[in-house]
Amino acid sequence: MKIGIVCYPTYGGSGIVATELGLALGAKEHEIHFIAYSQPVKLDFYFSNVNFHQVGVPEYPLFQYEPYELALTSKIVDVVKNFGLDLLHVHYAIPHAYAAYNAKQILLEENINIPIVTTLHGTDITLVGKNPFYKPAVTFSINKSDIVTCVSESLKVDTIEFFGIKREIEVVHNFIDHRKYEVIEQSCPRYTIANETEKIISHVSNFREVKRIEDIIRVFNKIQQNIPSKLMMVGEGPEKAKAELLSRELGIEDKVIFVGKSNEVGKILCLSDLFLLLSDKESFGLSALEAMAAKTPVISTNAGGLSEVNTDGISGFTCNVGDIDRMSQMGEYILSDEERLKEFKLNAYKRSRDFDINQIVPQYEEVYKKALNKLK
Ligand code: GMT
Repeated sequence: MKIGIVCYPTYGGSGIVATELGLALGAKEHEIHFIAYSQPVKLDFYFSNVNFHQVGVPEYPLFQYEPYELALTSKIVDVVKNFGLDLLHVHYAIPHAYAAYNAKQILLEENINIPIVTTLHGTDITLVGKNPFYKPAVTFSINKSDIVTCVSESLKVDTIEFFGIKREIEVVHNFIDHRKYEVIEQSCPRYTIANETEKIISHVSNFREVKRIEDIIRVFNKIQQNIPSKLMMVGEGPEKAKAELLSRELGIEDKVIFVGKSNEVGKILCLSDLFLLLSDKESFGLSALEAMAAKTPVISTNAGGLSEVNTDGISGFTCNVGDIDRMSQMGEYILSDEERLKEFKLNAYKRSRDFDINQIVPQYEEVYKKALNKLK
């Protein structure tokens, strides 16, 4: 199949899922065409069957805002026509689903009918999408896509509720390529971060408000009072400065390491004994799944789809948003006994196997077949 994938090219979860999916499909002999405003971060090497088309937005002094959707629409039309694409898979409703719908209308004028699969990832629904500035366009794009998928049952419920959607929505969870973690595991030099008596706790995100970064610092602060440990904070974002300040105020700045953005998240996760994801909202929580694949138990909130990934009491614990006491108690419970820690690590890994790439990619292929059949 010749598939066009429209996505955000950045470190955000939707871009990572879209890129990993495209690469996996390319390896299965599909022809993949990524369309984005810059090269997706994970597309950092030559991969056969995989192409990238950059959307350029020319500047013009009259415009206060450059019309990115128009440029994207035109680029989609161009790629579909010139490469004979069979299907478009757009990740993130805003503005990708809307641009894809317009491209489809332009192509119909030339008797090309291309199916659109839209995957909703979370913030396009729970944060940005329901803003009245965008809501009518997002609702329209969801209704006009040939197939819509969501990354969790919870996001499906939110989408139906927020937008009053009546159409069918399929759930295809995020996934993980375990082979990559098996390779990384062989080279995890723990002593570079902590001494033998210290535990390593980690968090990975884009440090936005929704991630409740200060809760991470507060939970770590409580845990480290009883369990010698270090906290690895991976990522960059608007809340980072507050977190740095809070660690100084709590006098734990020498135990909290801000790593910055990393392309080697797996290496940090496989050194970790515990992962924290304490978000206010989280449609799935790809970073929690990445941690679990690296045999790291997770303390998460029970917000959104996190309970679909992290099984309470098995792969870690799920707690109410902001319940710092329970989060730290549960963290200490896992870390305070070596045998228990081993069991949680193994359980986290076993749970992550349910989301292995080989289970999930065929689900997307089925969705594609359905979308193509719909137009016959
Ligand atoms: O929250 C992020 O880190 C980025 C965000 C995005 O919009 O790319 O991630 C969303 O999509 C991921 C992939 O499907 C999900 O695993 C994340 O849970 C989701 N983030 C939120 O819902 C806040």
